[in-house]
Amino acid sequence: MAGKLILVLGDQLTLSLPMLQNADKSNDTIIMAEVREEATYVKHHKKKIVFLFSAMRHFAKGLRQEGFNVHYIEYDDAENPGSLFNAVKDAVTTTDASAVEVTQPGEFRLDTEMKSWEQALNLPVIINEDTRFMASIGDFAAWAEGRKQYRMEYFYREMRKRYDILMENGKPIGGKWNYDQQNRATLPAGTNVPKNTVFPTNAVTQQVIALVDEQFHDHMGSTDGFHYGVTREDALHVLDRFIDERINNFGTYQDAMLQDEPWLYHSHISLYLNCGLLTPREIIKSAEVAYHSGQAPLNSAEGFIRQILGWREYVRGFYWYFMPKLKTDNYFDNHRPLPDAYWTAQTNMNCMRQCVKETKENAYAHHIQRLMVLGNFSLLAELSPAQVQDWYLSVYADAYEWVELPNVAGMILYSDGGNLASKPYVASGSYIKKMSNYCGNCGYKVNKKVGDDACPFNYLYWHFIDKHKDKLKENHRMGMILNTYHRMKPESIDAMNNSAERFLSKLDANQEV
Ligand code: FAD
Ligand code: DLZ
Ligand code: SF4
Repeated sequence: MAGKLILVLGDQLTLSLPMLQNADKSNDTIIMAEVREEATYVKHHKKKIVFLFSAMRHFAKGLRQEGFNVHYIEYDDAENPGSLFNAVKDAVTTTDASAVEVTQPGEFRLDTEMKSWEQALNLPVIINEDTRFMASIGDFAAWAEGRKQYRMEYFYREMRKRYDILMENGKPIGGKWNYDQQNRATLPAGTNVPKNTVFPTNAVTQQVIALVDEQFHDHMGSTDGFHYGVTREDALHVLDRFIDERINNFGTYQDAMLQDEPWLYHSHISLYLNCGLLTPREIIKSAEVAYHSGQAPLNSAEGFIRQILGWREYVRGFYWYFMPKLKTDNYFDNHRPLPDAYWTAQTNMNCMRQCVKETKENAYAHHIQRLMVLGNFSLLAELSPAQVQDWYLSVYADAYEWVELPNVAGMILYSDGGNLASKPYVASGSYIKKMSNYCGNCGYKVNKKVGDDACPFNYLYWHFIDKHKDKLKENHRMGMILNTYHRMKPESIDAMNNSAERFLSKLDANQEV
């Protein structure tokens, strides 16, 4: 009797998947494929492709060592079929498979496609639930059903109780669910931040680098200086170093930004976690143990656990609950094309220059850079949600649509009209000044409100409030800002709008700002 063909996707690199646990090693075939369709549906950053292809190759080697029969298709194989479907179709024929088994993919586009495979292949196609997440898609839907608001904080509390994490006698340890009040400190320049983990490249990764340089030369970034881990052992090492050297300061400094310091006290694990090399459960356990052993204060351990048990699980459930509408919503009706600076980093706005430059160099930026600089600008400059989404999906090594889209559409652009965020995350230059040392090196003056040398965030902010005041007045959390706005003199508002219109017309003329 012919065995099954089991497809493992590039972001499913874990032996814990039930389809691998239950595989019949003597009869079934595992298929993994590097294909043009997945590598180019957006132009992924070169380092993201190097990371994923090298991690896939290492994982396949590990599977073979475990005794699995693996059919691996490399990108430059002469017979590369170009898409996952074609790869599966060809392999069904060569292996004479009796069925195809997959784990549900993380993106709606592929999920929809896979649901048509059974008919196209004329063979059973078993689509398993992705058990790596701690809340299933159904769990989120059950929580969301009938609610008027879908706030992460309440979802997170349920998860804390359900998994008994940082709990004591049914109550949150320390008496509070959330310690973010303590998590807004700035970092003085010159702080001795621990060095980030740098892995040497081995022969497999070097081969992939040569491939990416040849095949993806027009994608963002460079393969130079590639330093990410590519195996589970590497990923565990990064996690260990975070627990030993960074987690104690994670909470306190999680919102801080420093010139030329991309890594700070963040964990740098998202790329490993999202492709399966780490599991959320083991990461949360490590942070909880660090708290109980005195290695991490409560504000850090709780803040870190909330990102994974709260935000990460929440955005994944949110994605599936609101797709496909989430992708096309455009609440503020914004259509401006993405300025070139998002690719080149050529701008006089130092905060934007820093964040794009670091993204380009590392395929990484930390949360506040993504949210309060790049995201804030995207909304205030009225950029097209579709173009912003594609940018975020392509440039970060940890980006897959299930996690990118809720953050972009819901958190930064408010293009979903407020299902995710309780208000638009917009801020003037004073927020960036408070949380970073970027403004000291900027061509613009953060304390000026209008004029060619004023910080663009200042007038764009009031331009946004003025333009959308009718929509915003529905939101009680905007009340204070709208009160301030209504107290402003009409000539001040006109001056802000004039500066904003001048700035936006420069963007439209593709001039450097
Ligand atoms: P840490 O700061 O150390 O946080 C620990 C972990 O918490 C992260 O590794 C991540 O797994 C999780 N986490 C934290 N915040 C979020 C969040 N908002 N949503 C989901 N998980 C979260 N994260 C991605 O993994 N992929 C993305 O494509 C992605 N796109 C984003 C786009 C925007 C506009 C914003 C504002 C945030 C985005 N995030 C995304 C969330 C967050 O910025 C990254 O997870 C984080 O910067 C990764 O770095 P780290 O591992 O050092 O995280
Ligand atoms: C992101 C990505 C890239 C760049 N390339 C591949 C690939 O060649 N083969 C593959 O199986 N997966 C790849 N991936 C990850 C997929 O895009 C991901 O599995 C889906 O988007 C679902 O999350
Ligand atoms: Fe950014 Fe404005 Fe500060 Fe310049 S002055 S770094 S544009 S916030």
